[in-house]
Amino acid sequence: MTHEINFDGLVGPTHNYAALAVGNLASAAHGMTVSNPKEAALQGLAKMKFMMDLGVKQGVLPPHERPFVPALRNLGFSGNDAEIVERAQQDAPLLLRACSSASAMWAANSAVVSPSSDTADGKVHFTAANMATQLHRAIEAEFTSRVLQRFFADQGYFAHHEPLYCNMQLSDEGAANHMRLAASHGESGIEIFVYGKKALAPGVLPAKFPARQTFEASDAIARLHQLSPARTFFIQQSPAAIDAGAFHNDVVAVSNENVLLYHASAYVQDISKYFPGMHLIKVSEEQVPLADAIRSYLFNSQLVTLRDGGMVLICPSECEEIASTREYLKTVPTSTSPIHSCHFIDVRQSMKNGGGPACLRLRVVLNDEQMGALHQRALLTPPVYDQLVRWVHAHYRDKLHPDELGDPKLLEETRAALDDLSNILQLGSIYDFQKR
Ligand code: SUG
Repeated sequence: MTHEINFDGLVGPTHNYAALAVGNLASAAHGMTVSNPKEAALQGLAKMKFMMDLGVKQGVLPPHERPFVPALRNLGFSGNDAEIVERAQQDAPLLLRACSSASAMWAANSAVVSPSSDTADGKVHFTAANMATQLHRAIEAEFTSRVLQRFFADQGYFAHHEPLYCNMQLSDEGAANHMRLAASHGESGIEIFVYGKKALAPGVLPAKFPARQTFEASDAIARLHQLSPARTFFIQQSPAAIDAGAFHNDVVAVSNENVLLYHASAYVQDISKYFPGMHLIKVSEEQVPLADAIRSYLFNSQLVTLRDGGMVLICPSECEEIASTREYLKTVPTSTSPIHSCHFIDVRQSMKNGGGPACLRLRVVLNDEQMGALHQRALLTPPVYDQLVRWVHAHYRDKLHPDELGDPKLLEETRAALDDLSNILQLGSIYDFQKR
């Protein structure tokens, strides 16, 4: 038996709105407003519980240590840790913000994962994303690798690759730009890499915002993961869609097993004939204007298969509030559609930073044996869920402004929280601050 597990990034205690993300309209719109880290973490957990209650396997990825003092030391700050955050707040608040983001919550960006049925050596392959385009995300790669290697430790089943060199020409944003089509999760599939530009060759480019995923990065990952070239596709995001705010592919497309739901403006190529035998659902500009798709994050819904084989679409609540997406979604579950129902979920704290339901999760397909080799505490169960909710209530603030990131008390609070979490998830001393 094969399972798809959705590993969600647990929202960290420094969740804040610092307008750090290029090409991400929601992040720019909410920059320097007050966030609610407690609510954000509880919304994320409620989504995980909703999935678990649907019978979908659910995993948890721990937040990263933020503010990340080792990065501030690397950037020239010295003294004890409290002095460092205070000085950074005073002298370089923009750097402190970049070193304090809870952005690892968007686990879709953390890695590309290829199931063993697609790889030549029959192992599950992982490449943690370098996220070279932006400092606040590039500092995630090392800890992401550490966690993935801890969770998927058995080298008999799992192969881990170093993040690609952290260079703009190899910029990689993980599974947000990677899709898979297969008759079912367990069968050999087609892996689709979606890139924004070729960095080493001429081509069409967005004019306003950066293309965050390069072809060169996608191509390298396909090689590292030992994918069959005949079953690997590279398609280009439309530069106009990137300029309109579709900074990742998963803002304009979502796939699950044999279904691909995508916006007509998503790609440079017309992909409608690329995948014979697969169920492609193209949403036209008339049905849902691209601007509404980006505002609502319709395509950042999670599309998952339930035990009865039917698929459900888990949409952000914003889709109910925008007329075109609300009307479109009424037409989705028809008698002939593979999608049997749509549910709405409130992840507004994350949405205000441009992260919808699908951004918050990394999909990993495992068979029973591989499941047995997984770090078992990485899986959400009702008791672990209850413990995590209590943990959030005990440690998280309900208000945070980016100007408060230099507060040494916040550093203490986040470390106390992560210490407790390491016990709940049985991680050992995984954080840098626990080793010093
Ligand atoms: O990289 N936002 C993230 C959102 C990532 C969404 N992920 C997917 N589409 N898979 C980003 O743009 C905002 C941080 C801030 O502005 O404080 C941010 O990093």
